[in-house]
Amino acid sequence: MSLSPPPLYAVLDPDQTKSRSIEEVLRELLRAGVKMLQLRAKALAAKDFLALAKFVRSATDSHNCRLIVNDRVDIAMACDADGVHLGQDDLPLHAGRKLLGDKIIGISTHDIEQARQAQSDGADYIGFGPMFGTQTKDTGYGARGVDMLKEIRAAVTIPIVAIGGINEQNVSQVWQAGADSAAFISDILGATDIAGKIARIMQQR
Ligand code: TZP
Ligand code: MG
Repeated sequence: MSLSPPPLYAVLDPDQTKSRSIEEVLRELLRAGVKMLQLRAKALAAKDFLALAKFVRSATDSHNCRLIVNDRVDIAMACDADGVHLGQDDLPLHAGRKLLGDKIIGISTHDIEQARQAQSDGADYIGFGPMFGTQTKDTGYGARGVDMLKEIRAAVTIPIVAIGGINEQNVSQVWQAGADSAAFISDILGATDIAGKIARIMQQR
C-alpha cells in the first residue's frame, strides 16, 4: 500500500497515560483529530493486547483514523488493523508481508543502512530515531539529530516517521529536516490538555 502518513503520528501506550485511563486518552486523541495511531503495549499479555486492540480499532474506525499495531503481526491481523510497525528484531519484513499482504508495514530504523534496507525490502514507511533524548524507550542508540535525519531523507524516498524525544518545542525542526511525520508518545500522552497540545503542534506545520 502506498502511504502518505499525516504529519502527526500518535503512539498510544497504556504505560504512558499517567493517571488517566487509556479509554479517556484515546477519546481525547481522536477528538483532537489524530488520523494515524499506533498501539504499543509492551507489558500486556497477548489476549489483553488483542482485547485492547479491538477496542481501539472500533474507536479509530469511527473517526476515520488509521490503526497500526506495534510489534505484533498476529494482533494486527486479529483486530483488523491497517498495519503493523516492526522493529529490527521483530518478524522480518518479508514474513510480515506474507501474512499481511498489502497492509501497511513500517520498520524502525536507526541508520542509513537500515533505512535503505527497509526501503528495498518493501516497507511502506520507516520510523527513524531516536531523534532526541528520550526516557520512554532505551533504543540502544544515541540521539540521531536533525543532520542525520536530513541524510536519511536524501537516502530514501518512502515516508519517514521520525520518533524519539519529539515535543511541541522541537517538532518544527523535524518537519523542516524532511520527516513526513513526527511520532509522539510522552509529550502528548502526558499533556494535561491533550487537544490543546495537539493544536499547538499542528499550528507549526
Ligand atoms: N522508538 C524510538 S524512540 C521511542 C520509540 C518507541 C520512544 C518515543 O517516545 P517519546 O516519549 O515520544 O520520546
Ligand atoms: Mg518493536
